Amino acid sequence: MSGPDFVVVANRLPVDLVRSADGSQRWTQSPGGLVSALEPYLRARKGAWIGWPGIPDVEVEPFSDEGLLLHPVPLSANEIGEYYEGFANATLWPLYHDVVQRPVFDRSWWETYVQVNQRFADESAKVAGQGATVWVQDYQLQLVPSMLREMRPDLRIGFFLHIPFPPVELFMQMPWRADIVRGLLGADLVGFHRPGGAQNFLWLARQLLNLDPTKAAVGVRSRPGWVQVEDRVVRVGAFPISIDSTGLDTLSRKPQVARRATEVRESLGNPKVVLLGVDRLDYTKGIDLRLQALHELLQEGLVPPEDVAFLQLATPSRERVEHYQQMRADIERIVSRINGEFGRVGRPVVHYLHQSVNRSELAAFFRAADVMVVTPLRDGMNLVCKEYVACRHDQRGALVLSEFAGAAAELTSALLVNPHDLDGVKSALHRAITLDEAESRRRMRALRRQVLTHDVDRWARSFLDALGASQGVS
Ligand code: ADQ
Repeated sequence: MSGPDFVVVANRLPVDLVRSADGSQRWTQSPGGLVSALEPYLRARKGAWIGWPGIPDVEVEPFSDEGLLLHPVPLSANEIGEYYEGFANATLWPLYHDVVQRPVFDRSWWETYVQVNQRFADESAKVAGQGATVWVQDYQLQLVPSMLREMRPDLRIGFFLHIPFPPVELFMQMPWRADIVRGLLGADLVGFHRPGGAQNFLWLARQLLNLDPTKAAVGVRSRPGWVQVEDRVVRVGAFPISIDSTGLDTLSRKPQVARRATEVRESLGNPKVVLLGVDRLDYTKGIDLRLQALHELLQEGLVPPEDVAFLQLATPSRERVEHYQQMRADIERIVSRINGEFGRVGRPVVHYLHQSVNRSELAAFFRAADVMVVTPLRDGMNLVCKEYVACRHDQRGALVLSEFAGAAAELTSALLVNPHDLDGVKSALHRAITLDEAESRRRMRALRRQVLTHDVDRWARSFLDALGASQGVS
C-alpha cells in the first residue's frame, strides 16, 4: 500500500480554515511548537497530518501545503458540542487536571466521542502507507490507537498525552475507564510528560483490565516501562515536551523586539517592577489566585502600587463551556477590584488583555517582564515558563512557578510555589519582586542551561527513537 510513511493525527490540523463575513473561506497558519518539531520528520518521510480544520460542517478535500499532505476530518456542530466541548473539555479536561472542576459524565457525549474517534481512526487507516508510523496526539483521541490497530495491524503506532494523566483514584471515577485504557493500549508506545503519569497508567492497565470480568484483556501484565497485552508489548514512558528554544532565543535578540520591550515598559508607566502572566484563559492556570496574592500584597502595604504593573495576557479559550464563562467573570471582577482600589487615573495596576498576540510581541512582553508568574493548579508541562527563560539571554528576570506544572521537575532554579497556599504564593511574589541581581542571574543561568539543551526537537526525537521510528531523519 503506497501512501505516507509518517502520519500525525491530532484534533486540529496545523492550519485553520477561517470563514469571512462574505462567506469566503481561507486557510491561516496556526504555528505551534508541535508543527515545527514534527516538520523535519513529516518532510523527510512523505508525511501527512490528519485533523479537524477548525469550523463545523465543512467537507474539505485533502490538499498539500508546502509538501505536507493535510487530511481534514469534518465535524458537525453537534459533534463539536458533544465530542470536543463536552467529553474532551468538560469531562476529560477537568478529570485529568485533579478535578479542579467537577467533570460531567454524560452518556451521549461518550457515544459521540467514540464515533468521532472512529472517524479519525478510519481516516488514518485509509491514509497511512504500508508499515507507516502513526503518531496520535492527546486526550481528544485516546481510542484511536486500538481502533486503528484493529484495522491496520501493520502500522507502528505512538500516542502522546499532552495533559497530566491523573492519579488512579481520580481516573477510577470515569464510567468508561476500561475502554479508555484499552484504547491507549492499541499503541506500541504511550508517552506522558512525567514518570508519575506513566506509573499511574501502568497500574491501571494491569489492575483495571484484569478486574473488569466482562471486558478482561487476556493476560495483561506490566513491569516498569511496559505492559504485555496478549502477545504484544506496549512501551510506556515519560517524554517531557519543550519549545523551539533556539528559535525564541534568536527572536528575542532582534533589535525590534528589544525596542518593543522598552516601549511596553514605557506604556506601563516605567514602574520599578513589571510582572507578567501569559495563559490560555483556563481555570487550571491559577490566574485568579495570582491576582488575589497581588491584591493582598497591595492591601498589606508590602508592595507599593506605584512600583508595580501586572500585565496579564489571557488567550480566549473554550468560551462556550460553562466552567470557562464563570471563571472569566471571576477574573475580570478581581482585575477591576485591584484597579479600583489601587490604580490612579491613567495608571491601572493590572493590565488585562483578553486576546492573543503574535510571537514577536510575546517575545517583547517576556523581555519587558522582571517577574514571570506561572501558577497553574495542575499543568501537563506548561510551555510559557520555558518560553520566558528562552527569551532572557540577558540572564535577568525571576520565574515564579507552580510545583504542579510538569515543568517544575526540570526548572528547579525557579521560585517554586504551591498554588493552593496563598501565603506561599504571596511570599514567592514578594521575593521575586525584591530579588537581588546576583541571585536572579544565578537562577536564570541555570534555567537557561536546561531550556536551551532540552528543546522540542529533542523531545520528538526521543519519542520517535523509543518508538523505533526516527530513521531517515538527520
Ligand atoms: P496549554 O494548556 O495550551 O497546552 P501551554 O503549554 O502553556 O498550555 O501552551 C500555551 C501556548 O500558547 C504557549 O506557547 C503560549 O506562548 C501561547 N499563548 C498563551 N497565551 C497567549 C497569548 N495571549 N498570546 C499568544 N500566545 C499565547 C497543553 C497542556 C500543557 C502542555 C502543552 C504542550 O495543557 O501542559 O505544556 O499542551 O504539551
